[in-house]
Amino acid sequence: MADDARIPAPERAAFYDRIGAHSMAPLWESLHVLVSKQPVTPVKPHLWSYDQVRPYLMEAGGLITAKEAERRVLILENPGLPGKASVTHSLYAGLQLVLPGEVAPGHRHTQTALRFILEGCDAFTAVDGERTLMRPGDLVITPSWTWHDHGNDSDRPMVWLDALDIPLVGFFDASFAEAANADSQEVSRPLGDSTARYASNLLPVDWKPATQNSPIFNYPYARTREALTTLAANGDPDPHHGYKMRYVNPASGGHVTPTISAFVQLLPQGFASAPYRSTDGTVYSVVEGEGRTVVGGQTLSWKPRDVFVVPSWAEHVHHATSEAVLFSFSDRSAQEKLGLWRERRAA
Ligand code: GTQ
Repeated sequence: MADDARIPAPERAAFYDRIGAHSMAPLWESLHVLVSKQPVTPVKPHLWSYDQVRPYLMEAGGLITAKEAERRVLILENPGLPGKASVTHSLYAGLQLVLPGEVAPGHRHTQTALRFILEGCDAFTAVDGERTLMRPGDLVITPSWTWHDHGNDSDRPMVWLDALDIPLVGFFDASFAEAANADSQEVSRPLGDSTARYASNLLPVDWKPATQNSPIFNYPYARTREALTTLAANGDPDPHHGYKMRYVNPASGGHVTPTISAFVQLLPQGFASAPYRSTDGTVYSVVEGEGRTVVGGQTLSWKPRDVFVVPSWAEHVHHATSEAVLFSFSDRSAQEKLGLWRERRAA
């Protein structure tokens, strides 16, 4: 019986106390909690309204510089995981602010990061000697152990959603980090170099990938949107996803990083998705449009730049009031490698 509240008989309780003193415990008291019939998660559905969050982020901008903070970020912490700096059990999310003229100094770590740009234009992220300018809706990746720094040479604040596998790396006790010698790394390749090399449906003839990360480090929204627009004009939406695409590593056909996957979907105006669930707890960032997502008995109403979470195995439906574009990320990439990922589509 998986009954947490069951009080063991006195002779059993005494036995548990005696073995407890030797760092042992009876499996039969917790077997069905440890090995549940289906996913059980403390992660809660939750939405952060950008209108509510933005003033706090700007207030943080007056309290500490990006340089002093190293990364000036407000962590989006799942209310079901207080104190854990986690948006889902495996992933971390935060909103990062870089003000005009500021730098977020160079460092590297074994954690993988994705950035999804919410506000501002043309601040840069540099990865291993190359800069990319960031615009709203762009997806920028900074793979594990790559040197990266950010800087804002524009005249407007730049805000993006950070997604990192901090909890996952912590689970494996595999965190390493180093600070760079200089705030901003030396640029060794011009803007657009990696786009030409890796993001033009071509790859350098003798190039062999050294990692499981995509060699593309900026997936610009202009091209993403063009693809979605064309797809929506050319066929019917998937009943569960609308027009949903996966960001791809062109070297392998796999996900953009070994641990974090990224997706983008267009929902036509008035579209209501059929109920869907999957084992990858997912974080959404609204790019365009308005609507609501009903998950676990809660209704999350969203509009552009809002961020919301759908927990693992929580059945959910999306309703788009106007044509909408949702970006999302999850640990599906890691789960697929481990043979764990599952989905269920209801009619
Ligand atoms: O930009 O490198 O939100 O190292 C958390 C940790 C961002 C970053 C975060 C990080 C970064």
